[in-house]
Amino acid sequence: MTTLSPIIEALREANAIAVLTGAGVSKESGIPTFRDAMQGLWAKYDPAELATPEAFARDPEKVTRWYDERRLRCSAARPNPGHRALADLQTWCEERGTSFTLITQNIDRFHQAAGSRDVIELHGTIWVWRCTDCGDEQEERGGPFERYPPRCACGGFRRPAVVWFGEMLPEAALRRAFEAAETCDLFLSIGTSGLVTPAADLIHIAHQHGAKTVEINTEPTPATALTDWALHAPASNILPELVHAMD
Ligand code: BV8
Ligand code: ZN
Repeated sequence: MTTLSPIIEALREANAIAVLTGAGVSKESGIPTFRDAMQGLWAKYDPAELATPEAFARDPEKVTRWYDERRLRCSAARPNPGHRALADLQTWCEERGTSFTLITQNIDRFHQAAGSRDVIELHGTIWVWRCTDCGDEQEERGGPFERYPPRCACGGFRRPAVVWFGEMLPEAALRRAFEAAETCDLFLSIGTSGLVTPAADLIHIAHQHGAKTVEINTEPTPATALTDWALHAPASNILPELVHAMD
């Protein structure tokens, strides 16, 4: 009986599975987690200091340079086996008629690049930049911008289309995420410290609605105590093992 057997059993028996991912699932793609000090120049900044509308208003050049460094790092990186295993799990669920919802806090779109469909992005994406004057949005997959902050054709400053601290989450995404947490019978929380709300509320909502809960994270989190199973190991090891056992 491996530690995975009861979870494999729960996956097989579930009618509706909801998954929440955080920065930990992109770690093995070489993307620092939100709480890792950013390497080099940014090590001295606390991300929560830069990921705010106030920081952008105060110093749009510094904030957009920090985000663009993250966007370029994502451009040079690729999804890892953990992302691909979640895309395979979605296919496995669709073939069995099990409802599957993937909710992510990540802004790198590696889930979609790995084949996941209909991903709920709670905190937006670093690949789209929005004009703070006219609202025009452009997908940016190229190299560095010519200047920081990048300018819109209308002259306005452009910012990454991510949700900053103190900003509301996209209403439709949040509603779909709460609905999935309320109606699932199995909730997996993967690679997230569970510190940022309202994303961190989802596992509690699932638990309160009677779902079984699983945490896959390299360290315990505030949610560990309420989970039915907590696997403290890298997601890119555990997820392929879990999903391939489903075959
Ligand atoms: C909101 C996008 C309504 C940008 C992000 C006081 C005043 C004002 C607000 C608040 C307040 N107190 C609380 C709040 C609410 C606030 C909040 O939660 N603050 C925190 C700091 C306490 N939330 C908000 O402001 C949200 N909006 O509530 O609106 C409102 C409005 C006004 C006033 C009040 C309420 C908006 C939150 C969204 C912020 N944007 N990201 C960007 O990316 O730059 S948040 C960012 O951090 C991430 O997106 C993610 O969501 C979050 C947490 O990061 P994680 O993904 O969990 O990553 P982390 O590094 O923390 O952890 C990684 C984990 O992985 C670790 O546990 C590690 O052990 C593990 N790991 C590492 N390697 C692996 C692994 N696990 C598995 N395998 C591995 N290989
Ligand atoms: Zn504009």
